[in-house]
Amino acid sequence: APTGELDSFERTIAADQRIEPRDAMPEDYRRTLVRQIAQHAHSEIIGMQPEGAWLTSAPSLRRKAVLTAKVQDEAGHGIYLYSACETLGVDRADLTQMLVDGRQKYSSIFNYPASSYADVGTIGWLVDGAAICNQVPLCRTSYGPYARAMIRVCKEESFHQRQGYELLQTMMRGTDEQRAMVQESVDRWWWPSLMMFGPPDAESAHTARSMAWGIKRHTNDELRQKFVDMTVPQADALGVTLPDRSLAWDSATGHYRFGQPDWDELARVIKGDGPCNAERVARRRAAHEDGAWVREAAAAFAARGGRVG
Ligand code: FAQ
Repeated sequence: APTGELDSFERTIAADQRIEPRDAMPEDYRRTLVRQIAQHAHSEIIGMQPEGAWLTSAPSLRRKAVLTAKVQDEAGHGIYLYSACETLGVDRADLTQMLVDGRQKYSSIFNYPASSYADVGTIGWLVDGAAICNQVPLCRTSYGPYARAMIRVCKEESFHQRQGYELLQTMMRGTDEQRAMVQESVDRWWWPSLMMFGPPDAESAHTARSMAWGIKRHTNDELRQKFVDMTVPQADALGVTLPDRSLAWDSATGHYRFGQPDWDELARVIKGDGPCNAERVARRRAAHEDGAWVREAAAAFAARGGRVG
């Protein structure tokens, strides 16, 4: 874009106003947004798999209805986000191709198995809880279409978090066996949930640039701290123990102190070497290929002006 137009970009960012699709923007700003929004969209779509696996064995009609609604919401979030991304001049079909070819990432968290029914509750409580901490500030991100998508997504994520917490509360009021299932599940999901916020600030490649552009509003470590502060009292109320012996209230800072996740594990999972990476991508690829006839039929229908026969 001509220099004058980029001055207007800098002014908009400095005034903390939104950049819209037709505005001039630096190529790196556009590329950073495509990377983050596409990764976010892919996470929603891949994120349907761990809980989706429990739909057919939910223990009651009510639990099944709640879980179905949640998993459908995730598909909707993926669609809002792909649409936001398309306003930056990319095509959803290409993004999906990059996902199934392993050329674009999705959140590390969805590469862990949902191996017990308690995981449905724990994912809602911890994974959606972490997602909310990360996404509420993104409602004020500098790119208009992404910010607007986040407002709606966050409302739905609050329901997701509550349904997970309520499921765990119910199990905690149940038998010793159910309580043990909840504790075992929380033990497995706690550290991966902390990893969702990304590497520590000192090792985060993109944070400084993305903060300067108003894409990110807080650093990875700030949001991780916020999540811990929010979650520890919830764990106490639930009656579960978080698997971190160094967790302690620090009255001097007004925050909880906590231990460091295994950052080598995060690096391995991001590189493709987590417990379920291959399975998740294979499943997504198969669903995409199985859906080819629907896309072809829709394109043929559109090509004849939407007329049947
Ligand atoms: N997993 O320099 P940074 C959900 C990558 S919630 C995988 O710190 P950045 C809801 C990063 O991309 C989950 N990769 O990067 C739900 C970069 O790689 P690149 C989705 C990660 O972007 C709940 C490199 O490491 N939410 O789906 C991860 O400034 C339940 C360096 O990292 C979002 O995507 C990770 N955990 O900060 C659905 C939120 N962390 O691209 C279903 C939006 C880092 O250079 C069920 N995204 N990487 O090759 C963000 O806020 C940011 O992108 C961060 C990373 C904070 C994730």
